[in-house]
Amino acid sequence: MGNNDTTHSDMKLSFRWYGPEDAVPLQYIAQIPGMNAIVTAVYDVPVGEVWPKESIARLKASVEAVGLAFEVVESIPVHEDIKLGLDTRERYIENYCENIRRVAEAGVKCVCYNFMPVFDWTRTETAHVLPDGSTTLAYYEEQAKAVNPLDSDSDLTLPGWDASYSRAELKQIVEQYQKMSEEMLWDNLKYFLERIIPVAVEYNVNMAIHEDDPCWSIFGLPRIITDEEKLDRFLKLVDVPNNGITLCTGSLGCSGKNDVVKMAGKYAAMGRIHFAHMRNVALLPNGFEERAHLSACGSLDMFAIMRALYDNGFHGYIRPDHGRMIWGESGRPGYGLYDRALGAAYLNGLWEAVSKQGQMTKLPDNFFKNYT
Ligand SMILES: [Mn+2]
Repeated sequence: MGNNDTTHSDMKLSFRWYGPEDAVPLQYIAQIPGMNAIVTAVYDVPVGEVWPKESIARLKASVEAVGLAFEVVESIPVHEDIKLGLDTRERYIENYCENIRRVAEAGVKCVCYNFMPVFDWTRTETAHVLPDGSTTLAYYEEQAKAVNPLDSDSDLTLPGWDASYSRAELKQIVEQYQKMSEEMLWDNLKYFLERIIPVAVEYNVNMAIHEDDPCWSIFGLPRIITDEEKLDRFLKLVDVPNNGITLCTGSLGCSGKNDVVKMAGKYAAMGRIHFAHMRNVALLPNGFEERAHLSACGSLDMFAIMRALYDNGFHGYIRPDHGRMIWGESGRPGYGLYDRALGAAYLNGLWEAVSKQGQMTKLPDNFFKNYT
């Protein structure tokens, strides 16, 4: 059962905010019970460039003005040249290190990032209507198959795609990746980590890689942060606590092969989960749909995941992940206020339950599965 050191279990509730352009006011987020920190980033600088200190200072000031902590950045994006291992990566890696130093100097403790080639998160629908009339993000295999980024006649795009690429540029970059093996991507990730993690250690920042979403290869492009075996391999690339993960339950949970409860317990016990994205998904024969956070609404046992974190000494930031659009709200798919606030309240309840449970009836040791 991990390190069993529940006296040091602690979660800081956080909430993603897309900066001054976000339709959700910071003050509203601060009104959610138990809210501790804002998860945000500098959005007006091209990927790979250094973030101006003034932009970081402005973000910090606006977050702290509503009484919340500016301690988590999501994301500092990784330039494609780093993932592709091009000679030009040196400059982008140095910029990345400088961004780590700059956010650390502003008080940031945790940086989330991902290493997905080109497409980042991918869904085929951003407003799929559920039976209760709410809308949600969904991924259906037959729709994904119909979108071929190499087919110049196809004008279809998917919502996670970077709109800054022209179709010709996208085609070229996809072709570069299609020549790349998974092993080459691993080499490029290792090269990157060996240069940024020492800076993170020096500046006391926890780096938290986000799993690939969905956690499988799409369009023939390599994806490597997808399951337990690969997370084990990732953590050993640079085996220090500052090289950790964002446990995204929805990203891992969209494959039925991933035992998310086990992974939560195992990596928490290792002290390597610095950030958790809590979200429920419903697994379907042809893909998945994001659902309300409540366990009963999807395929994941959210209580068991929170319990695994708590029982194994989790000490970090948790945020509700995507929410549905409910109560007539419109805005950025997945990132409205209402359903994420419901998610936050639910996560508070789960955490209170798991943290007080030990004070009540002592359950037999084998009542819950042990994960080590
Ligand atoms: Mn996530």
